Amino acid sequence: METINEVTTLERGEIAVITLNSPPVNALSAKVRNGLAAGFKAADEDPQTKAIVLICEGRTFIAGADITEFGKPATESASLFDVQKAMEDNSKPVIAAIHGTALGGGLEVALCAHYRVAVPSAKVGLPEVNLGLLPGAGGTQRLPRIVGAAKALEMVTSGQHVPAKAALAMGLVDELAPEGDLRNAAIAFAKKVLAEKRPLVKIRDNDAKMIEDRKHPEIFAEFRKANARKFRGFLAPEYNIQCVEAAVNLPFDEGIKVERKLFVELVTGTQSAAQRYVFFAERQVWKLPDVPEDTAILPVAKVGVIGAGTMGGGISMNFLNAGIPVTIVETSAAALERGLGVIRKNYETTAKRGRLTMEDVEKRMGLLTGSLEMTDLGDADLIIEAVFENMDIKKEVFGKLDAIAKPGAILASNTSYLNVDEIAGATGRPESVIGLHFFSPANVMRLLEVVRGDATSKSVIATSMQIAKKIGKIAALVGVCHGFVGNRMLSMRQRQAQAILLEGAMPWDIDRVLYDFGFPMGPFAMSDLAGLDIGWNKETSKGETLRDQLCELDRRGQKTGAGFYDYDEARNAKPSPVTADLIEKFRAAKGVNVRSFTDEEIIERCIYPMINEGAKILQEGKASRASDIDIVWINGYGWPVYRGGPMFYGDTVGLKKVVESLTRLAKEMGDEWAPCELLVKTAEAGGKLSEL
Ligand code: 3H9
Repeated sequence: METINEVTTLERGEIAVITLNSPPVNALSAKVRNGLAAGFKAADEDPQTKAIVLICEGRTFIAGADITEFGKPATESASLFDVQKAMEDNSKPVIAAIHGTALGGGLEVALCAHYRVAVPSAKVGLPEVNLGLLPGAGGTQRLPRIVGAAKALEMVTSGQHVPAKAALAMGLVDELAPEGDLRNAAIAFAKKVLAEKRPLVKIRDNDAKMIEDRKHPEIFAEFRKANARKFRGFLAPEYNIQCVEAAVNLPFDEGIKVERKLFVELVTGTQSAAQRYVFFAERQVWKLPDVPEDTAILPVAKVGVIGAGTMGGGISMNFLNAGIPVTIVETSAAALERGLGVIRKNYETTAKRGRLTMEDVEKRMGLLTGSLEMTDLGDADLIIEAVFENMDIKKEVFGKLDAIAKPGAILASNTSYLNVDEIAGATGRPESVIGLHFFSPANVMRLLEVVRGDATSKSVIATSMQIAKKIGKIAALVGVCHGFVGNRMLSMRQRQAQAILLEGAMPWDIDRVLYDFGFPMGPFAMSDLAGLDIGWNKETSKGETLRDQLCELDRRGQKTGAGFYDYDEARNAKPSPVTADLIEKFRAAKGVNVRSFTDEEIIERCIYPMINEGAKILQEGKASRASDIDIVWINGYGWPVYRGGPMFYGDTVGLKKVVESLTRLAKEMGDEWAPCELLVKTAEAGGKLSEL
């Protein structure tokens, strides 16, 4: 065994084996590229070598370019193209032996081998799009040459990981190797290539599929149209499409030039910077600064849920999906029956769409027990309360739970605003109490805010994070404050949206601007969807707010066919003259000097106060890091991932600008809108929120 460099070895022989070992994922860092380029050159020049196998140590084949290198100055090292050339132009057959994942640059390297073998558990894909990128090392030109344009479009714009068996069927992999015996199988395959005198296949030279695809130029327009909603706002999917179009219509080398140009544009742009930041943020969020990794994890084999309403039902489904039995408790038989019925119906709908079998439905329902007695939760390891959002009711529930739950059970509240410490105070075991704030619909939304109280034990925190992972959520650990991270920041946006409405913008103007910013919908469309009458009371309504006035006219949102907007049968929204008239009268009654707003002003007013609130949250230590806040907003509130979250966005705008704007706002609307100390200091120091 010969050491090529610190991450690469070469075993010479008739079948030379180049082994890469660069934990954690063999990403194509400078040293990996240097090692590979030198390894392939050495094997090429070795007269005894007849074929070359590339294999990786550790959990995976090459998982892509080293994302941490993007945005940093180039080094003197071998480029990825040097590595690929050393493989593709090698005078000996090169076989890539794939286990784990061959992703992005990793697959692009493998596609420069003349053949590929993979174990059945391996997966291959070009997930660059999820980092706001496109495969920049020939992937967009080589992939379509194997799988055709239609399949390539799907793969590069979704970033899907294709299992080895499917990859074999598509021609991306030439042979499957027995699990656990990849090295021997790859060597045997290399010998077969030699014995059968198989050619050195260069994918770049195979234009057959491209010539065929040229006959169907319409597939590109059709693909764009079919995916317009999904791709809205993102640059990378469109750039990926353009590259596949180039693969079909241009010679390989010309296509590569298009790919390079578009790759450089993306990799130096804001969207990819945001999406790369989010990639790391999603991994950081699990790392808890003051909860050591070896903290004892409590067993969670049985879950209790109190409340079979929309929230309780959705929460239960998460655990049932993960194979964990749930007992759900309600106060009346009718409510319980309704709740259980909704869960069953949800599963059956999923089954009808082909995403579950009826057997799966029954298996999940078989894990669910309904009960009218809280005492049935005595053996649950985790109990989640999802009752009405009212402190007195929550305290009563927790007082009862204290008497019923077994020692060490985790007692969680799904409160979205209330003080978890006060709730914990209703028990004699505040160390076992935590907030688990699910987002609606709880079986769908990825976010979970894990709210630690003053007394919550580290074991309870660590277990909650782990269970979140188990049920497929992304969890952010936050501290107790009104509305925690997400709703606390949301209220800033809502208040400003209301204020701007009063000052002169119409709901549809504000909604349009926030929709174009990348949110799934604006605040007024959202209110209409949720129902304007949440918390409104017909008897006590005095028409003091616009909401009161709308509700009094029975404009209570989508469900009544009218709210801020008018809705047609298909629930399409139209600006409403009735609402416009109400607003104008409302402004007149308040004596407001109406003015117009630019789109930029609307963004400043709605978004900058959120950035400020996020900075306050950090200042108060209610979140561990800015990127956790961004995770909350991306996964719980539809913040567009290509803008990286509110904190990252603040950096993109420039913190000085944010501070100036908030200072002006504070002069108009009062000190509570003034930039907080942390924001001002960070701006003055030329720092970045996203690095805090
Ligand atoms: C690309 O290839 C561009 C090309 O077209 C060429 C252009 C010229 N770089 O996810 P995990 C770290 S773009 C640097 O927890 P898993 C990760 O941060 C790239 N670091 O493990 C984590 O660090 P830590 C295209 C990376 O087993 C650790 O590795 N490729 C990279 O759950 C473990 O990661 C991709 O987009 C990287 N490329 O999942 C694939 N990848 O322990 C990105 C990971 O300090 N990677 N790290 O937190 C993945 O999807 C998953 O990591 C993978 C393993 C499925 C491989």
